[in-house]
Amino acid sequence: MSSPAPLLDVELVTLFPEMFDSFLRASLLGKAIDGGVVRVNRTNPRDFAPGRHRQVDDSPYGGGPGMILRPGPVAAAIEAVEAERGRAHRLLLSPSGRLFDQALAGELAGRCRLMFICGRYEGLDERIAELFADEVVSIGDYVLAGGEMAAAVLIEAVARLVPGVLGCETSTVDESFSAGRLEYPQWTRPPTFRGLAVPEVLLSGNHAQVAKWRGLESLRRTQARRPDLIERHPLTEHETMLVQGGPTQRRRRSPSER
Ligand code: 6GU
Repeated sequence: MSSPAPLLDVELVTLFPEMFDSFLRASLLGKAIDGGVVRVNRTNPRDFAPGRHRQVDDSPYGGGPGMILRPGPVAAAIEAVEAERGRAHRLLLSPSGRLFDQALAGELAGRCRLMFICGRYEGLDERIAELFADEVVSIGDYVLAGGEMAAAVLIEAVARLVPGVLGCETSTVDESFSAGRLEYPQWTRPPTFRGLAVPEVLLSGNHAQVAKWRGLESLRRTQARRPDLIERHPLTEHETMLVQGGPTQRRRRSPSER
């Protein structure tokens, strides 16, 4: 009997497949791979480079520093992968791509085959983007030495949205960015740690009060740390009410305001 198809099928095209070793083994993603819910294949363009030296890079036309990945070995790797296992949605990782966010994670989680094409050195010959990329994605405004860590970020963000990857199905519903707000802070035992007490309301057992308090903390934290999110997602009627009906007693400053 053959095992059922994985819910998420990932293809990595990378010159450094070993960079993913521990990442793919650890934690819930490792379990999902062991359980066949997620499958990850790695393909090295170097295995498709010609010559005894299997050279994958060359200097840029027009001059300039660094080396550029040649298109041939990357194209051959992509084509070999798809000839064997079928077409995938192809993402090229590059700092000049569209910014990755939770909405894109959700979109990608709905696809069954994803390919991550990782650049290295000073860049990748532009014809790979032109010929193969369905989208070009960046994880933030800083420069990494290659796309591998960015691909790992995308895989983790997408895989945890796939049913059966996360332990508890409800934990992705109520989290940061689901409504343009940062997550409220959380505590567990002990009730006091190094002089810091857990906010009283959370010990009260009053679920309505807890929900109200969390909504307010979430909003305050977003206002303090990410005013850009407030601009993009203005206060809801409910939030306006929360703010106006604010606490009667003086609040201890929340961790985000310290
Ligand atoms: Cl996707 N690649 C590289 N090399 N640097 C980045 C990036 C990607 N996203 C942010 N910085």
